[in-house]
Amino acid sequence: MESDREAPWWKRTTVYQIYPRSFADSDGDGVGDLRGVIGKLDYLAWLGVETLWLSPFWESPQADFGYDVSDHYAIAPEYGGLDDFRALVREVHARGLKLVFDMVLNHTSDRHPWFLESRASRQSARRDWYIWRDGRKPGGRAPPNNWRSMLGGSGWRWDEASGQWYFASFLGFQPDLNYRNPAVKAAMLDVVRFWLREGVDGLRLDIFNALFKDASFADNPFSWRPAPTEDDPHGFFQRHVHTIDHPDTLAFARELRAVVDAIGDESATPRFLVGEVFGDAKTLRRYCGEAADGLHLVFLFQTLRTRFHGGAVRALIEEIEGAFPEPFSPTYVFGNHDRPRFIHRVDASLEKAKLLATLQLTVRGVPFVYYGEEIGMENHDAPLHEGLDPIAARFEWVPSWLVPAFKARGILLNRDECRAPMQWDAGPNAGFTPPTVTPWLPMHPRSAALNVAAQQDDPTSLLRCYRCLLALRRALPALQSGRLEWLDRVEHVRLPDDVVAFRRVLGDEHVAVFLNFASHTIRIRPREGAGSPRALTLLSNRRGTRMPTAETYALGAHEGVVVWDARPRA
Ligand code: TEU
Repeated sequence: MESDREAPWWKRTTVYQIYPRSFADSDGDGVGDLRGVIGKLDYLAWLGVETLWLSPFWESPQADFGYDVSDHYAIAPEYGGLDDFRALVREVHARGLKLVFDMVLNHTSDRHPWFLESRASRQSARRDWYIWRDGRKPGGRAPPNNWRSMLGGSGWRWDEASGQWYFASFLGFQPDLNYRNPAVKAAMLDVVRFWLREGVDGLRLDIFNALFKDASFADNPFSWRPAPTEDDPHGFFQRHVHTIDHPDTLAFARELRAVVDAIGDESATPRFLVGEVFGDAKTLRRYCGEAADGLHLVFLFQTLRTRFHGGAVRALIEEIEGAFPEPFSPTYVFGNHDRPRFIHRVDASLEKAKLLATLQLTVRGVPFVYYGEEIGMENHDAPLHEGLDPIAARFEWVPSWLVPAFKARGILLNRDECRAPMQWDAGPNAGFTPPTVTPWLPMHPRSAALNVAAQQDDPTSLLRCYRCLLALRRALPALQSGRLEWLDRVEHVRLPDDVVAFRRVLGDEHVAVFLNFASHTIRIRPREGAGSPRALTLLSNRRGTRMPTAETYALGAHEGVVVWDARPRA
């Protein structure tokens, strides 16, 4: 099917993730806030990203830095108030940008008034808002069944006062809501409607795959898998068939879609949902609905682990293209607030990072850029016992020599490492917070070298490369919604495995992309990919823009080029 020029905005957009605590501190308390984000909107507009996703900033004890909500209608004071939020929406929209929220549907904080009431007694009117069960004999002191949390260990927590267990898919202070209770579903859909009506353009759905648990409470079956991965969430020696990817969760994706679409119709602004779900591409696609009537997008985390190798990258794109053909749209994610920063997968090489940025911003799908990726921000290594992240405390028993092995598998045991404050300039505290203030997490020691101010002035920087690519993508509809064709199939262009070569086609517009993953030069014939011998413009991640005159082009080590041809074909 021909991709259409009028594809909805959320399919054509580029997303930039902001971890509000770490982005910009406007009031000098060492913690980033909403006014801080507003102060950086001109930078984001300059960079050229189109949609901003903010991690949670609601009222919360901050035990998991906002992924433990205690009031869905109030903003945590350290981030600002409702007026600041409204100003943010206004200012984002005034710049033609969009705003996406994190929505934690699966659980609340254990200090949420709903849970406090639920926990108070077995007779509480809200008892059934969470998942409570009697334990097994003797004395009910053994958990009701073998269900594990996503982090290993039993997901059941014992409540001494009421003598029952409650279930928590993630950490113990994040009790799971009971979606089988219609009142819970209605209350959470009200939250969704409230914020969308406040002008939020989309929602990122936290651990959406865990929403419904099986009503039978049967044990999960045994498996030999020791640990989960992004593309296979089963592990800890069981298949989580009763706790994740439940058919009722898939049905709920469609129900939620209808709610969100209805709000879009009310205001004539379509909104979108992107789900945090885990599994192989085919499993994830099911969340989008067979008739594309489920979640608009899902994160594809396999991109987090793909090797820097032409063949591996091509295989990844082929898998994704196979699982997400039109009208579905894939996503390309290199990092987020839970994962090691992606620059380490390319040996901290800014040149290799430019090649991956070229891939991410030209391939078919919605790119998600995590704050700081555009300047090559690095992990800030820290021992587990220093972690503020609750995961760090949970894994404190892991010996330090084993930690790098987890990282190499894409697992951060101390997520503080990828949440260091944004590096704006070379000054003390890197412009994140005033020099005399102690930031909530220490600044990265390399902030004097790796920062926005320095890279804004340097036309060869990673930042300027992102900006150039984002501008090109905004200018060329084919890059936003064109179909993807492999050049060796359509033009019989023969290239070594090290070069990933495809083109994006929309109507008469052809945009060819050549990505050299090798560390040596490879000659290409760019015009073949473009479709016409005329009207070529070429953008290189290493050399900026130029018009090639020769028939062949020497594609340098780790160079990516984008070749544009808008002429009608003969
Ligand atoms: O994360 C869910 C999740 O399973 C992982 O990304 C997890 O953080 C990682 O495997 C641990 O190394 C989501 C949020 O993105 C995360 O920040 C929250 O802590 C979590 O849900 C609970 O809300």
